[in-house]
Amino acid sequence: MRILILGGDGYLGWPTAMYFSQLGHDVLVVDNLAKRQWEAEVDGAPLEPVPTLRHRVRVWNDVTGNEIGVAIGDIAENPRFVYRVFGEFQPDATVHYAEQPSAPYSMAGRERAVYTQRNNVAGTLNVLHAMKRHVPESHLIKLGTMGEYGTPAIDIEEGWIEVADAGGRRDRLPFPKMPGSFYHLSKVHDSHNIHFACRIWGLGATDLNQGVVYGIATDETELHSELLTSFHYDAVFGTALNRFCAQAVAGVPLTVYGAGGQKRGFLNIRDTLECVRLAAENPAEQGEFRVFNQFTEVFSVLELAELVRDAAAHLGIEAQIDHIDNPRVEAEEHYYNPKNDTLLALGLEPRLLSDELVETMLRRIADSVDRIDRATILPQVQWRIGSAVRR
Ligand code: NAD
Ligand code: USQ
Repeated sequence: MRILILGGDGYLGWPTAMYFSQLGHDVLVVDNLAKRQWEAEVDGAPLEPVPTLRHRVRVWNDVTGNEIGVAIGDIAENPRFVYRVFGEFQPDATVHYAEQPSAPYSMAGRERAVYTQRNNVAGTLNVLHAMKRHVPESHLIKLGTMGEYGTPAIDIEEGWIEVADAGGRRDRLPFPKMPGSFYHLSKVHDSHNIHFACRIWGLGATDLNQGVVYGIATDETELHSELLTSFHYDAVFGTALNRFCAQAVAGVPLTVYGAGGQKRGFLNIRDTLECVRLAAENPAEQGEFRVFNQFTEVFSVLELAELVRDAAAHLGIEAQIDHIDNPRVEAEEHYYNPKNDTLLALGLEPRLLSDELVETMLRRIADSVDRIDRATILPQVQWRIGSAVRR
């Protein structure tokens, strides 16, 4: 297949590009390198320095003899670029990761909220229009997020729900959304726009409502020291488990926000690649808008911190857990039962967050312990009125 990876310089996009290339597909990566600018803005460098995208592609092509292509451009602000990429490359499948992915970044004031929604929503609209013009029969695989649903006190279905009115009439409708940040909201807006394009133009799309990803390596990043992906542990771009592992190694108390009863779906970065492959190999029909919930296990934040603490003890590290004031507005104790049947039915074999994995991550992070900048660990962005802090 010809696979277009939008956001191919990112934490997930780069490993995905190598993975599809290794499988023998023809891969083109697109990125505007904006993440590197955001990192500089919030002073949140990845744990290990990440070579430029073009450099990593050169190393990959040299090491494997494969041929990943690169196009640098902004999919939100430069529609001509987007049309050109789709027109020239003619993808069979487009994996769309190219969005501002951080909830705290999107909550750090008006400018960043507007930027996040404009970047994410306009980028996706441009992609939909370019698909309509050039490759209406190709498949869009869009990264959404489990946080679109929030934490309702009912089971979370995969994008759709059967409802009945008081008179007994029934319909299958989009599952209600109650997201917790302007970032998560941007994904809801995307989902509506993609669904609309499928209904009106007959495009085929899969919205992968992904949980929180953890992990530092994939089979392909391990092939060469310069093929690494960007691993964040800072309070803006680092996600929960990745942060807890770095905190344990750095000897900083683990930052559980509030009571820690917040439950989320989690998955290994290697399973992200498997899920995207399964979606690509089993495409949506024309006119179909599918939603898959993409996670493998559910943990509360406190359970995660305890797992990291226990794994660290095996390495002789005594990690402390701190319950710090929650900078977010979110339920800290709640019902949570999301479904994830579709990817399992397609053949996903989940990697579980065993002690072994946490220990592998901890060992790997320990190799770079001197690089951990403790000043970036505590959250600075507050969700509540009157306390927004910008760095
Ligand atoms: P990332 O920031 O590392 O990668 C996103 C990439 O997209 C960056 O390289 C950035 O430069 C690029 N990009 C952003 N806007 C662009 C634009 N307008 N034009 C071209 N390129 C642009 O983020 P990530 O963690 O790899 O996440 C990838 C996607 O997966 C995002 O859409 C995110 O919302 C989603 N997601 C991530 C997670 C997670 O835990 N990491 C979980 C669920 C969903
Ligand atoms: N949390 C802590 N301590 C920390 C960091 C986070 O307790 O140090 C808590 C948060 O309050 C939240 C949970 O852990 O309850 C998850 O937070 P997170 O920062 O790991 O994840 P989130 O902000 O939801 O965003 C991340 C990615 C985003 C993706 C999302 C998937 O950055 O791109 O969409 O995970 S999901 O959460 O399923 O919506």
